[in-house]
Amino acid sequence: MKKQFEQLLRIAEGRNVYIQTHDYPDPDALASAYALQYLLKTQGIEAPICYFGTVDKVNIRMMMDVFEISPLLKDEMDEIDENSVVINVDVQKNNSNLTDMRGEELVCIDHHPWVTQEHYDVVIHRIVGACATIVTRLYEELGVDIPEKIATALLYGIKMDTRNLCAGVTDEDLEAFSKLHHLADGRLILRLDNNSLQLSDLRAYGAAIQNIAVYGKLGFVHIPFDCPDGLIASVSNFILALDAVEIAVVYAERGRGLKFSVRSELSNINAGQLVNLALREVGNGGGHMTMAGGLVFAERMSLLGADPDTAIHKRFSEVYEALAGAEEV
Ligand SMILES: [Mn+2]
Repeated sequence: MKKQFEQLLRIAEGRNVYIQTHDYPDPDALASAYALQYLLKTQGIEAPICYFGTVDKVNIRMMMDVFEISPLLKDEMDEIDENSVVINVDVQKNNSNLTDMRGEELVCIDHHPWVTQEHYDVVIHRIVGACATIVTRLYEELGVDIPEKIATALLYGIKMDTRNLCAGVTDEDLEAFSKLHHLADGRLILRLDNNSLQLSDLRAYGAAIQNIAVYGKLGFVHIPFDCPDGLIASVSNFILALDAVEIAVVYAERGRGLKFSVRSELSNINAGQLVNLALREVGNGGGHMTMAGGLVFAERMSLLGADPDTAIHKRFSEVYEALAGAEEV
C-alpha cells in the first residue's frame, strides 16, 4: 500500500487535494478521512474533508467536536477548482451514497467489495471490516506515529463498522484494533459509545416497534419518513436483536423513493446479494455479507404497485427462498 500512497503523493503535487467521504458519513468514514488528513499533513499536503448530506447523529457530531473536524461548507465546495484531486474514502464512484463533487476523483481508499466500473488512478482497497483499518496500515507502512486523537478516532471507526468486532471482522482489523488500543483514549471511546442516541431518533425506533412485520426469519420495517442513513442502519440492527429475526430489511422514505438497510445473520444469505437481487429493476443495492444498503428510485416507485410494502416483502422473501434453496441443493 506504500507504493500506492506514494503514487497518490505524486498525483497531488502542485494541485489542491480534497478528501470526500460518502454522503451522511458514519464514524468509520469520518475517522478514516480525519486520519488520512493528518497523514497527508505529515507529507506536507493540506486536504480539507468534504461530504454531502447533513450530520445529525449525536455521536458523529461529538466526533466533529472532540476531534475538531471542520468539513468544507457547501459554498466552499462550490468554489473548488475542477483540476483538484479528490480522494474518495469509504466509498466508490457511482455508489448511490456518493454525490459527485467538483474536482477529479482520482484516488479511492475503500473496504467495500469492488463494484465500480469507473477508473481511479490510485486504488487502496482491501476487503476488511473497516476503512479505518486500511488507514491504520498506511500509518504503519509509512512509519508515521499515530497521535492519541487519531488513534481514538480510528479505533472508534473500527469498533462501529464491525459492530464491536463481531461483523465482517478480519485478522487485519484485529491487528489494527490491538495496535490502536494502546494509543487511544479509552475514556473518550466510552463517551462516544454511550452517546449514540438522541431524542428525535426515538421516532424511528417507535416506527419500528409499531410497523415491524415478521415473515419467517425476515423482519421488515417501513419508516414512514426520511431519516439519516445511520439511523436506518441502527433500526436495522435493533430489529435484528429480536430472536425471531435473522434478516432485517428496514426502509425509510427518501425523496419520493425508498432508502434501504439490510442485515443478515445467516451464513448462507449474503445481505448485499439479497438486496441487489430483491431491488432489481426498481433500484439498486449492494454491500457486505452481513450488512448492505439499497435504494428504490423515485421514478420506479410505481413499479411496486399500489401496495409497495407487500411488493417489497414479496421481492425479498422470494430472493431469500431462492438463495436459501440454492444452498440446500
Ligand atoms: Mn466503512
